[in-house]
Amino acid sequence: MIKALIFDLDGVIVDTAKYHYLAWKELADSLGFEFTKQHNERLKGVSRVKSLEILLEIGNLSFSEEKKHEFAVNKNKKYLEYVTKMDSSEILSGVINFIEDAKANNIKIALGSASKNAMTILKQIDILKYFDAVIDGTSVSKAKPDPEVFLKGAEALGMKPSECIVFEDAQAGVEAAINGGFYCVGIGGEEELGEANYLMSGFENINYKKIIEIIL
Ligand code: B16
Ligand code: MG
Repeated sequence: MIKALIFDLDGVIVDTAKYHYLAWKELADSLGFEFTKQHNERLKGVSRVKSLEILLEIGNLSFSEEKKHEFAVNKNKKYLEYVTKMDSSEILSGVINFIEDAKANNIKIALGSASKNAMTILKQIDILKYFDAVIDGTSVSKAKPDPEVFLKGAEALGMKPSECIVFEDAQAGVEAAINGGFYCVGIGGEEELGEANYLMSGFENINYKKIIEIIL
């Protein structure tokens, strides 16, 4: 029986990938190489440190740990400039209705995000009130595809993985959910998220009951 829903943040609740892109692109520009939107796809769901490694690999550059730390700090400052201008109009279509309907039926709600900025974003777009538990990049030591973030989310809600559905937009996130024994709904295409139990493009015209009927 499904008793809880665990949501990824970036790409599921809000489209912050565009702000991550702009902030990383600024770094790439300053280092003199091209960083395209296609390159940015590789950074989705991946931690900040790992994202920087991928970015520098794209630019074929290497730096000292100290310099990399400085790059990551500066990128995050830039990212926060965008994030702190966000408001609830940036919540993806259908998400609020979907969550409110589940909550009205006593389904627990958790966040399972790799982002260390998750709390800032949830407050900024005014949806923190919906979450019974928030697990983010500040509370995990192993990045997706390790299932730690979702296992901690289930634990905080007092649920078993088999009682939860995870909603994810990134390949590493879908893998994390499946590795942890969760049901997983992928928000995106077959090519990257084919391992998920069900795929959809977003939260419009669907509710959690329909999803349970389809995946169980
Ligand atoms: P931060 P999610 C992930 O969030 C993003 O998809 C990924 O692109 C980003 O690098 C990562 O958070 C870390 O973000 O720099 O804010 O700590 O999709 O797991 O909600
Ligand atoms: Mg995501």
